[in-house]
Amino acid sequence: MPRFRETKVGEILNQAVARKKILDKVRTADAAGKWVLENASDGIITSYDRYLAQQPQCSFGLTGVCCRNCVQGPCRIMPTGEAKSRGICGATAYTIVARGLARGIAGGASSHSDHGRHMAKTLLEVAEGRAPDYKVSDPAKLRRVALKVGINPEGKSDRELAKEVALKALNDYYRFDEKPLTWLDSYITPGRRAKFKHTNIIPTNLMQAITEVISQTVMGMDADPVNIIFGGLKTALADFTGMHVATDMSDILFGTPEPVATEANLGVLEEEYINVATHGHNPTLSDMIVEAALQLEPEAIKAGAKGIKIVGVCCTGNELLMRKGIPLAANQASQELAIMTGAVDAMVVDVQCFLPSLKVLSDNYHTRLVTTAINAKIPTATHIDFNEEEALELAKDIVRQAIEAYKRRNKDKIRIPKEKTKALAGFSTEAIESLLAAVNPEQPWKVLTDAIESGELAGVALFAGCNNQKVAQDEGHLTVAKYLAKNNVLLLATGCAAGALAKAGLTTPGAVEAYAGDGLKSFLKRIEEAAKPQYGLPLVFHQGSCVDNVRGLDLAVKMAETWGIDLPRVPFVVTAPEDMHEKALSIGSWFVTMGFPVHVGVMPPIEGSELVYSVGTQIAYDVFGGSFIFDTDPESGAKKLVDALDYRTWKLRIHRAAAEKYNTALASGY
Ligand code: NFS
Ligand code: SF4
Repeated sequence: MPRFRETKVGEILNQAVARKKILDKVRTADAAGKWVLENASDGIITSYDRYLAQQPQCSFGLTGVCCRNCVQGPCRIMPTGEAKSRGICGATAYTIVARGLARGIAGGASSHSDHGRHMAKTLLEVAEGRAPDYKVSDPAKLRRVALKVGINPEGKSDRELAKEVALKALNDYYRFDEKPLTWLDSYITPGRRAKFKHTNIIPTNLMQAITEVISQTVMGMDADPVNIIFGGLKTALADFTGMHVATDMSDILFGTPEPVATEANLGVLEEEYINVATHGHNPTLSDMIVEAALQLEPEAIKAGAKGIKIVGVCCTGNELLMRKGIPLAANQASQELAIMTGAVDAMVVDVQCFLPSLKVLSDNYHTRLVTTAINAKIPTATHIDFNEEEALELAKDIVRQAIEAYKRRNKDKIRIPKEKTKALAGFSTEAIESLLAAVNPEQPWKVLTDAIESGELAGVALFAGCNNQKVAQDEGHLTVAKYLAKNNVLLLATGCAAGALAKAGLTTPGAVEAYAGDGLKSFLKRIEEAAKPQYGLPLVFHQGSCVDNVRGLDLAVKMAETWGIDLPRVPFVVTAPEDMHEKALSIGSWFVTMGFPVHVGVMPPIEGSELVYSVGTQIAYDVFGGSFIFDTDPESGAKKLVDALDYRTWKLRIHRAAAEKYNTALASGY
C-alpha cells in the first residue's frame, strides 16, 4: 500500500508542514545538514521527509514476523503465542525471524564479497598487464599479505607475487577442497579456529556459504531457528573473509593508509570549483576520478572554474579520505543534502548505499548523476560502464560530464553551508602499530595492553555502521563516542560512523582536550611525545571504510597475542549506534562470533521471536563469548559497553596478579 508519492518541486502537498515537523524533531545532529534542511530545501523531498511519510511502519515487518518466502505469503504471525500463530506452511515466529536474519546476513556478505572479488580481480588484471592505469602501490603490503596467507614471496617480482596473491584470494570464492577459507584462517586466533570448527561454521567456499544459507531458508527447508542462525553465522564468517580480501587488495593497489589531515562536512564544497562527489564503495573508480581530475584541470579552468574539487560521500569517500586526504562531504544520511547545495556538478556512484532518490533530486539542479556499475543503475541517470581496462579514459569521461554540467549551474540555487571541520584519518592497524613502536619498539602492542592493565585505559571500542532515519543523524555516534572517551576508552571508527565523528570534529587532536578522560589523555600524550606525528593524535582513530572493520579485528588479535589469550577475553567492544544496512547486520554477527560485545542502536527486525532475541543476546555469549547488546538509548548503550570492558579488564587483572604471584603464564582457559 503506497503511503507516499514523490512529486516535483513546487507540487508538494503540505511541504511547509512536513518541513516544520522535521525541524521540530531535530532529525540530524549534523550542523551543516541542518543548515541545508533549513535554508536550502526549496521544498525538496528527502529521506528525512520520506521517513515521516512512512509512519506508522508495519509492526509485523518491524519485529520480523512477516514472511514472503513463497507465493502463498505474505504470512504474518500474531504477536501473541509463538506456538499458536503459524504461516500457511506452518512456519512459526522463530523460524520466520531466524530466516529473515540469516538472509539479511547473506545480503551483507554478498555486498562485501563482491567488493572483495572485484578488488582481487583488479589486482590480477594488474599482474597480467590488463589494467594499465593501476599498479601495485604498496609492494611491502603485498609481501606482508603473501606471507600471511602462506605464499613465499622470495625471489618473486611484484607482478608475479601479485598474481599469486590475487589468484589465492579468488580461490577462496570458487574452490571446492573443503578446507577453511584462507583469508579467514590466516587472520584469526587458534582459539577461534577451534571454536569455529567445533560449532561447524567454517566456510570453505565463499560463494557457496552465501548460496547455502539462501537454500537453507527457502520455503520448506530448515525450520530450526538455532540451525538457521548457525547457518547465518557461517555466512557472516564468509562476509569477514570477503571484507579482509577487499581491504588487503585495496592496500596493495592503493597503499596502506597512513595518517593524513583533511576536512569534513558539506562546507568542503567550494562555489568557485567544479565539485565532483564520488559516492559508493569501490576505490578502483574513485581513485581514477582523482587522477582524471588532476589531468583535466586545464579544461576546468577554461570553463571558468578555479579547478576541480573532488569530495567523498559514504565509504568510497572514506577510502579517498584515508589514502589521499580527499575531503569527506557527507555520510549516508546527508548524501541528498550534498546535491541540495546546488554546487555539486557531478555525483558519480559505483556500488552500495546510494539512494535511488538522487536522480529525482539532481533533476532539480544542474547536477549530473553518473552510475558506473553494471549491476547498480538508476533509471534516467547517465550510465558509464566502468571497467579496469580503460579506467582512466572512462574516469575522464565522467569528469568531463561534471565540467559540462558546471556550465549549466544556476547561481541562485547555490547554498553551501559554511560548516566544515579539520579531520584526521588513515589510522590503519599498521599505522597505529608504528605509533606505538615509538614508545616500545620491541613490543609495540604492549604499550596498549599495559595501559589497559594499569587502568589508564578502559579498553578499545570500534565504531561501525551507518546512519538510520529512525534516529537523529549522527547523534547516536556522537553520544556514545563522547561517553566512551570520557571513560578512557580508546576509539577506532570506520564507515559512516567514522564519517559522523569526523564531521563533528572528533577525529582531531582538539577533541582530545575537549572530551577525553584523564587516562585517555595521558595515553595519547605519551604516544604523541614519543612518535611526534605530523598532525598530532586525534580522539578517534579513523580506520577507513566499512570493509576496513577487519582492521579493528586485526588490532584485537594483536592485543590477544600480546596477552596470550583468546579474543573473548580482550577488552575490545564494537558499537553500531545507527545500524541500517544488511552489511551492518553481517559485520555485527561476525564480531559476535569473534567473541566481542556488539552494541546495536537501532533494533533489527528480530523482536518477534524471543528465542532468536535470546540467542543473539545470551546463547551467543555462552557459545562464542560475544553477544549483541540491543539498546536504542545511546547513553545507556555506551554505559553497557564500558561495563563490558570493565568486566573483561577486571578478570584480566586477577589472572595477571595470579600469574605474577606464581610466576606462570597468563591463564587462558578462563
Ligand atoms: Ni557501511 Fe559504507 Fe555507510 Fe552503512 Fe553504507 S556507506 S559500507 S553500510 S551506510 S556505514
Ligand atoms: Fe507463508 Fe510459509 Fe510461504 Fe513464508 S514460506 S510465505 S510462512 S507459506
